Amino acid sequence: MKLKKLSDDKTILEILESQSPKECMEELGFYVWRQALNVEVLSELKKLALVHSELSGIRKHDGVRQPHAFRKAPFIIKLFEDGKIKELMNSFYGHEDWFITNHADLHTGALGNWHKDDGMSYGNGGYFEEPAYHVDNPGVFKIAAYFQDHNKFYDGLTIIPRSHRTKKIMAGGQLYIDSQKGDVLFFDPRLSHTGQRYAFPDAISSSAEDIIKTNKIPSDILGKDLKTPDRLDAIEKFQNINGVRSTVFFTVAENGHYSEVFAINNMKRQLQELEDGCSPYLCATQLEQLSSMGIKTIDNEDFFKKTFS
Ligand SMILES: O=C(O)CCC(=O)C(=O)O
Ligand SMILES: [Fe+2]
Repeated sequence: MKLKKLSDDKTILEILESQSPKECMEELGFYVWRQALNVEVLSELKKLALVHSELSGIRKHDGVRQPHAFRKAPFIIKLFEDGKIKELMNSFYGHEDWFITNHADLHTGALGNWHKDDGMSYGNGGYFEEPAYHVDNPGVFKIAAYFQDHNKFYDGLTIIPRSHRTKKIMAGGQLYIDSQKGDVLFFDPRLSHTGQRYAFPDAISSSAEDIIKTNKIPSDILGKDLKTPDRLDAIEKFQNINGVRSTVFFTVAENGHYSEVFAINNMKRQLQELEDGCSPYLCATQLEQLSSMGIKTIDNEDFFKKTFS
C-alpha cells in the first residue's frame, strides 16, 4: 500500500497554507517549514553523526540513538548557528522566552515503529503525568531535522494528523512527510508518528523504482516487516543504495504546567537510559555557545533547578 504524501494531500495543504503555524499545530498537531535550514550545515552534521554513532549512543531499532545529544553530541548545536530556528520559534511562540529542554535524540541508521513522544507507553500518565489529550496547547513541541532527503522512498517521517488529541495511536489516516534536507518538521509530542518503518521501504518516485529495478531488489522485501536475518540483509541493501539515515529530534518549550512537567520527566527518562550518572545540565562551553546564538536552555529555569539540584 502506497501512503498519501503531504505534497499530494490538498485538504492538509490548504490548512497549512491558510493558517498560522500555531493554528495548524493546534488543529493538526504538526507544521512543516520547507527549506528553512542550511543544507551544507546539515551535511556536515550528518558526517559527524555517523562518526559519533561508532563511538557513543545506545544500539536500538537496528541503529544507534544518542539521548541527551546537546550534551553528548554537542556538534548539533551548530543547528542554531544561522539563527533560523530562533526566528521560527520566536514567531511560533509569539515571544522570545521559549527554551530548549535539553532533550535531543540523535539517530543514526535506526528504524521506527508507531508511537507518541508523550511517554504514555511507559505508563503512569507519561511525561505529562496524566493523559493530556484534552489540552489545546501543551507549550512543549518537537523539532525534527533530517540530514538527508526523504522524497524518493518512504523512509522519513509518517504521521497521523490530529492524533494529538487522542490516546489511541492508530487514530486515523496516515500521512507521509516527503521532506527534503533543510525542512524543519515540527510536531506536538502527543502526535502519533513513525520514522522509517521497513528495512527496505517502498519507492515514492519513478526514479526510485528504477533504482530498485537496476539493483534487482526482490519485490517481496519492499515495504515489509522482516525478521532477522532477512531484515538485516534488507537494511544493508537499502543503505548501500540510499546511504545511512541520520536525524536529530529535540524539544522546545515555554513556561507552563504541562511543558514543565513534561520536560522534567522527559529528562529523567534520558538520564535513566544513559545509565552513566550524567548531569541533566549542559556543560559551560555548550551553554556559552548557545547563549551567543541567543538560544535559551532549561538550565536557567527555576522549576528545573528545583528538581535537579
Ligand atoms: O527516526 C525517525 O524518523 C523518528 C524518530 C522518533 O520518532 C523519535 O525520536 O521519537
Ligand atoms: Fe518519536
